[in-house]
Amino acid sequence: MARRALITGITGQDGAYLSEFLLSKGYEVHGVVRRSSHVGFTDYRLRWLGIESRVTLHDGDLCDLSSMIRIVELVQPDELYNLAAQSFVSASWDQPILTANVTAVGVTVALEALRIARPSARFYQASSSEMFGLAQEPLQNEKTPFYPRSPYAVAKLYGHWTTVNYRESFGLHATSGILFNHESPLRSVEFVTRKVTDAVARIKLGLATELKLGNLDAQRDWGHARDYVKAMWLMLQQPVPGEYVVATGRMASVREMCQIAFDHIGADPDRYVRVDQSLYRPAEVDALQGDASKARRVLGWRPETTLDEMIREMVDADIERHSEGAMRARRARSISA
Ligand code: NDP
Ligand code: GDR
Repeated sequence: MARRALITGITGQDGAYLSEFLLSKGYEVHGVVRRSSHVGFTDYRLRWLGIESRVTLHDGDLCDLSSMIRIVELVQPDELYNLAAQSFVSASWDQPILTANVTAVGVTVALEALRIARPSARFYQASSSEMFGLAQEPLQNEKTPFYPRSPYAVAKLYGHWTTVNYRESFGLHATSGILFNHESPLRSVEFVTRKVTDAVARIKLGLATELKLGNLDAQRDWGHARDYVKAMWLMLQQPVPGEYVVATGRMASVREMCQIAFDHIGADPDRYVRVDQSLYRPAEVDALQGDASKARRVLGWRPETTLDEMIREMVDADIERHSEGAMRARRARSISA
């Protein structure tokens, strides 16, 4: 019989790639979706990957324990991947309570649903390198002390320790993946890599003339989401649950990442990039660089995509999207003329 996976956050970037990966492994894939008035739009990433008809979606919300218990009871998953979150760091200063409810307490909701309705299932928590924040060591691994710098990071730390606590208190197979930034053509456009590749594509097509950014000196360890979802799955195949850092080990600044994107269209970023002080954060995370040697040693996991390859893939995907959009707009204008 096919193994069953339940994914919260299935409509997000990682949820879509993880679904695709688990389907390729023969899993029956189920996901939790929150109700929206935009019917038929929320699953656009699943449709982009062409897998929307191969997954089963259930209405529920990570803030609503009864819906989560009902879904876990119905699906009886072998593995539950808790990816749902308010995941945009900037927004967490504007909506700190919502962020705490979903990103922090939501983890307790998912774990409670599992403990009550399917305690034998394995649990994955989407922890984050943001928990290292004001990094206490130049290379961060599973033993590096945490120093969160945003309401989002504080909420993730709660989720991380709750996962450890449920493992120790109730013997659940609960694992936490401390993933560094990972991106893709399915990244929301508010995150800096996609904001850059989307603008670069529009500049190339003559649809934009500038790109406003915040702190160009911030440094991150960026990998590809398609590579990172494999690490999530590998973690749940281990007999013993634990914590794993997942990262490429290469750190680059926002400025360097921009350069890669502009180089791909043969343009000079200095002509287009403008620094907008209003995009700076109240407390910044200056530099993160991960040491994923445990994941390499225990899981046999390695990143397969370089930063340059990923940024070029994202620029190409955005050029294709905007070319289609521009064609549609031109067609609509010629029909109405
Ligand atoms: P996204 O923001 O793309 O996806 C978040 C998902 O959570 C969406 O499907 C969203 O639904 C869902 N969601 C939000 N609130 C609720 C709620 N109340 N109930 C149910 N579902 C909800 O994030 P990513 O895919 O990039 O990241 C996945 C997880 O990994 C997140 O927890 C994130 O914090 C964490 N993470 C991400 C990293 C990254 O670099 N991408 C790095 C480290 C950790 P909807 O589609 O309706 O908005
Ligand atoms: P991050 O990603 O906060 O690391 O969280 P984001 O891409 O938003 O920011 C990365 C860095 O770029 C700087 N920056 C800008 N960021 C945005 N969004 N927009 C800008 O215009 C801009 N200019 C400069 C930021 O200041 C920051 O230093 C992501 C999310 O996916 C989290 O959910 C996840 O936990 C972490 O990665 C690991």
